Amino acid sequence: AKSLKERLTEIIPEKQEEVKAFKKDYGNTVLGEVTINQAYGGMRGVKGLIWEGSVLDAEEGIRFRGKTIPECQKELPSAVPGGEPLPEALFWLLVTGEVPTPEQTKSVSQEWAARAAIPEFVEDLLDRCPKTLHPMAQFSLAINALQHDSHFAKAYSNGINKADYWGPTYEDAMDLIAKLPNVAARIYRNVYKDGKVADIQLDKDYSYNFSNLLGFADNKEFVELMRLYLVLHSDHEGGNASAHTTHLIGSTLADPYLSFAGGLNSLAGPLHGLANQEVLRWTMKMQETIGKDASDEQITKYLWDTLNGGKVVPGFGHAVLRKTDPRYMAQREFALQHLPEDPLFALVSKLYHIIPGVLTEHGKTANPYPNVDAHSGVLLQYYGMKEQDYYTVLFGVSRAIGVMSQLIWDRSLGLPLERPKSYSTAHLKKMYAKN
Ligand code: NMX
Ligand code: MLT
Repeated sequence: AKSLKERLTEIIPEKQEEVKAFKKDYGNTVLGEVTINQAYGGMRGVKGLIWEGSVLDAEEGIRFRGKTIPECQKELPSAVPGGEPLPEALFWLLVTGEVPTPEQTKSVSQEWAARAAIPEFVEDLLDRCPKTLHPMAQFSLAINALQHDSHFAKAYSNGINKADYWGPTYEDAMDLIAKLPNVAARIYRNVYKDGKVADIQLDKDYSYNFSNLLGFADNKEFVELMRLYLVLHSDHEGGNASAHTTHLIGSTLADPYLSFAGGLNSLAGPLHGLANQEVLRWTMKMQETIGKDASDEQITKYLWDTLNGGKVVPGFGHAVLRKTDPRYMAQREFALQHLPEDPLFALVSKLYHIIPGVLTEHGKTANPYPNVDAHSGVLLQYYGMKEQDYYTVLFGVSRAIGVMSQLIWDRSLGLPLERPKSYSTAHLKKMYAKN
């Protein structure tokens, strides 16, 4: 059977031809217009990026290479019969557009395990971080440091031909993803536990190893949750802040490590990935303030206090989605199956029924429904991972799978430096204002 790299070597020239022909026929077709409101409004709805792995529909949610989440759960190989899909399989799908066989999936598991070790100086760097340094800052720091061994950076300084860029990008992408469990678990063990990190087991899958390094692999359900979690958070088309940042930095031909470190810094913002920590914080604070058995009316009042205080309700709303996020639903299904009686899950379900009504009445939010971050914390809490400041690190490990897939294609397709046009208000007024 062919390895992922061998298969890619076959696919890339075909895809290059496809894109060339498509551009020849449709290159001057107009994709959309941009209004002044959109320029001031975070470019919402502006169509200006190419992203091969996934496309997000406002109503339906994400599709990975055309497949919905339930389809991925059905079609991608799993570790447990009928269980959650393996992130290794999703990576293969995102990179090639093809569902891998169990054998191909296993080959990725083995490669990632074999590439997992991190240099001693990166371990030292993490060990010397104060426990008070936010886990996301530590994560980004370590990824920048791993740049030391970048194949792409080395090849570039040795004068690589641009036609060959994808090869060392692929090697860096594989190394980077492979090393994340050692980086992320070290942060967790240092900040919250005894600082000891288990060894990678070469015959085990990525999620088992990551769970084991964190100290949670004894619980088979937690390992299954990790497989689902790493699949769900991987990719959300190209315009989300972490994906877009990684892509933008990559377009300068900074190597995959430097590019992904930037993506992590985007993910660490409370309007993006940090929302999963904020959801837990907000929910706990609410319980402290109005009690664990608060009535719907008390919860509604607490929500209005949040909104009137000029704060967002974390875990709700979305820049593109206009319905409940299917990633939320997949996590809800997991909870219904594994922790139906959990009191925190009951509260999350209750909030799911109250918050959209309040946000609608408030009248600002374009989408009052929950996003992926509204549900991840309750699952982690249930299995004993209580430290919410760590949650965005898990999101980051997963996001690498999506953004590294695309970076391989960015370099395969020879996408250029990204550089859109900007204007000042004064200039725009001169261009358009009526006298
Ligand atoms: N709570 C309160 N107000 C909100 C919320 C919310 N959950 N969502 C949007 N709004 C407000 C928003 O702040 C804006 O107010 P203003 O006009 O005063 O600036 C107004 O509603 C219109 O915003 P939208 O067009 O609905 O949302 P936008 O596309 O600008 O932003 C989010 C999308 C996701 C940033 C926004 O919904 C939000 O802040 N949600 C809470 C944070 C969150 O859950 N983020 C995680 C997103 C998923 N992820 O992992 O990245
Ligand atoms: C994501 O997964 O990146 C978030 O849902 C944010 C987004 O898509 O804009």
